[in-house]
Amino acid sequence: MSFFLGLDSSTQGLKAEIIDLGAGTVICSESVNFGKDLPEYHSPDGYLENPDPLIKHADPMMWAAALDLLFSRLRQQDAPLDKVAGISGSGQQHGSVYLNDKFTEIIAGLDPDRNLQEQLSPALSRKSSPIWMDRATSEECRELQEKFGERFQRDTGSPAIERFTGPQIRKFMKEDKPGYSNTAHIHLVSSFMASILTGGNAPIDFGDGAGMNLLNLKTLQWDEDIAEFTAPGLLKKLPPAVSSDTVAGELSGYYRKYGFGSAVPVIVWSGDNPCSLIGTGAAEPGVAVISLGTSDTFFAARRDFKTDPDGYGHVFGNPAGGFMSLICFSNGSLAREEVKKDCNISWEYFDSLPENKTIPGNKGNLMLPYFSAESTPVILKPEVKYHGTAEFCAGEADSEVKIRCILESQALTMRLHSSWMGETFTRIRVTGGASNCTPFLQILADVFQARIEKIAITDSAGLGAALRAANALAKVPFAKLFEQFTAARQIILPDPENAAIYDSALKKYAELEKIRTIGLRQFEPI
Ligand code: XUL
Repeated sequence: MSFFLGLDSSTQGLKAEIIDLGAGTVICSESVNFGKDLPEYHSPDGYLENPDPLIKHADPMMWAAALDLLFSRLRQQDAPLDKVAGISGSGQQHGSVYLNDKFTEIIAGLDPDRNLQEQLSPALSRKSSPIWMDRATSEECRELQEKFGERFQRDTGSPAIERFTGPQIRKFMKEDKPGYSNTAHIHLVSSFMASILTGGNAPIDFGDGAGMNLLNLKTLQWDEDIAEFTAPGLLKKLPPAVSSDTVAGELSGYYRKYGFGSAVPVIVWSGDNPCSLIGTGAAEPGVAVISLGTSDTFFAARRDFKTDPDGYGHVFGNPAGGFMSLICFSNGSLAREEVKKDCNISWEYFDSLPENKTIPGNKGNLMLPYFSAESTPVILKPEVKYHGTAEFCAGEADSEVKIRCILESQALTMRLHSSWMGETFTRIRVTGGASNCTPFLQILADVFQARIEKIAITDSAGLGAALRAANALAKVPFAKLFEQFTAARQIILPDPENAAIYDSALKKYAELEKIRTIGLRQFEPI
């Protein structure tokens, strides 16, 4: 009997998936929602309120408290934690945790009679953690870009990006010099969570490390010059960068109180997108993934690495080896939720968009859905632009028209900004909460003229983490794990008759976007 646990520390909560390798099934899932279950952290959406809309920080103690709560819930539901043979995890990417020189000693001696948050808080050298939604580092991005020019993107896989960890660290170093010099360790969400599980400073894997603007993808080592310019002495504060199948350590004795056995190995954690690449069974080139979560991401495995000439796309490490290309659209569910609110309808209604009330192409109605700051294209000042019929632009169209509009516009922006990958994907796997919206899946099929495959489990990041643990520890090849765990549950075929409609909608959408952005990635608010 081989059970493996995958944890998924995302923007809005922490989830667990336990897989049974013998049966090829997920036997147990559990979750904690930060807003609902840990209201004392004042983070209804997973981050702290800030008067500056560009600043998005979270309390890292909330992530630690969620771990205690999740494990006690698993114990309450009699999950077979005593039989778990290995653990790995997935973390929201780019977020960073700043710790002082007490951290190592504290995690090595965790006392099971006291909770994690109480023990870990004296180890913080910065009270809050900037997360991937933070956009307050335009100045630092400009400085890094000026210093390193084209080499920056060529070697790290991305130009300097506001939410990436390097620019965030530089901003902290500039604004709080004593805080920075008090910092002995800087972890990603992924390596922080792995550290508190193992009781030792855990390494950062290539998948998540590539989202820092610090990892040289040619050497797979931290880039010394970039790290030193980002913040003096940074290299000493970073954990080592390692491949995604590395054992980070054994589960700390602290967690025995939840029923775990002894000497349970913990595989290094990775980022949510690299984990989803595994959890959707898309680790080989040729199939793309659309993950419809708080942000929408479009990604695909590749053997070589190719950078986006427009500077929006990224290259991360693929946990199964090689690389993955990724584009992140920050206004994913955030934008869908705004439209849902505007229409005053339920998700059920949204997800079952009546077919006879609208038509593909939606009579030319389109929107640039920047309800909040956007990464692709870079929009720092939220603003929504409408285009189409007078009724629609006046906000008076029927709900169905508005819903189709956000979904078609989001599908079009994904097609537009994924073209640099240079591949025509005929198969796309979808995952995430909004993959339950069947009309959206049909729109994606028609816009991309691709077969859309919805996988059974919505938490592909947590599943991917469990599969990574099984691959690294039980030595089961990924191809076999994908057969067992990632079969498609629903397949949506494209309607060739809609191809031309969306080709011309794409042209229109590109024109509209150009009015807002000047093609290449900008560091200034436009
Ligand atoms: C990817 C990105 C987001 C986060 C949160 O670059 O910023 O997808 O990983 O999910």
